[in-house]
Amino acid sequence: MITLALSKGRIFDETLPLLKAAGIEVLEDPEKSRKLILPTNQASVRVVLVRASDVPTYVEYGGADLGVTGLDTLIEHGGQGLYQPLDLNIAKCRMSVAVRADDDYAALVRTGARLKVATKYTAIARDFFATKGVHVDLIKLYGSMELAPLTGLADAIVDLVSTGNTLKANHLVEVERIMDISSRLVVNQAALKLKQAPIRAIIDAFAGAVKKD
Ligand code: PRT
Ligand code: MG
Repeated sequence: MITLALSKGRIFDETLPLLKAAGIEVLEDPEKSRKLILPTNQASVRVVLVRASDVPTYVEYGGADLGVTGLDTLIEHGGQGLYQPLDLNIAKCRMSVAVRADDDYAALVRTGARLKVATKYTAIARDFFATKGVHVDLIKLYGSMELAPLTGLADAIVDLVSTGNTLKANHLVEVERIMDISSRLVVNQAALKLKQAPIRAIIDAFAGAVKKD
């Protein structure tokens, strides 16, 4: 049995065409079914639905043989025990710093005072500001980062931006782009050895179906 970990939503949706290229069709719609294990047209392949941030953990410990995860989530996890053969070029966005539209970010940084930064992505934020030489107090949040600068909880946020509409709707502006983000295929290293042929077949089919920019 080959088990693939996916999260519902954009990652599931954007992985479907890649699965199709590998001859795999998921037999149930995760938005309609309450099942967490979905069968496919191949008796030896199944999909498990996990929280996006849990995909690397499932694959690391062998709860799944493969998974699809955002680079953001992969960096925060650390990537230990994971073989990362492919950039799938899906679920694209960027990791950015944003502040209130009426705040002067450059001036805030220039004062040298510690910057209060709210984020779900503490590893990425810590590394980015350390490289810049800016001292920060990181405030870990699990959702709605946009609210932090509006309520005085933080001076800035580090969050994912796609269209920019969420920032705009909350009177925030993007002031730095930290990195481009896309989703990656991750594979359990032991599974790759034990189930080499079927896993290689999936990796190769995905590689052939990845859309270039
Ligand atoms: O929702 P949950 O807490 O379970 O997990 P999750 O938010 O990590 O999952 P999901 O499915 O929302 O995101 C999975 C992956 O999709 C992320 O890890 C990213 O790699 C990728 N991705 C691509 C995005 C976006 N685009 C995106 N726009 N993830 C989140 N967003 C959010 C962003 O955080 C912000 O709140 O969308 C909002 C901004 O969107 P715009 O279009 O208004 O700029
Ligand atoms: Mg989300």
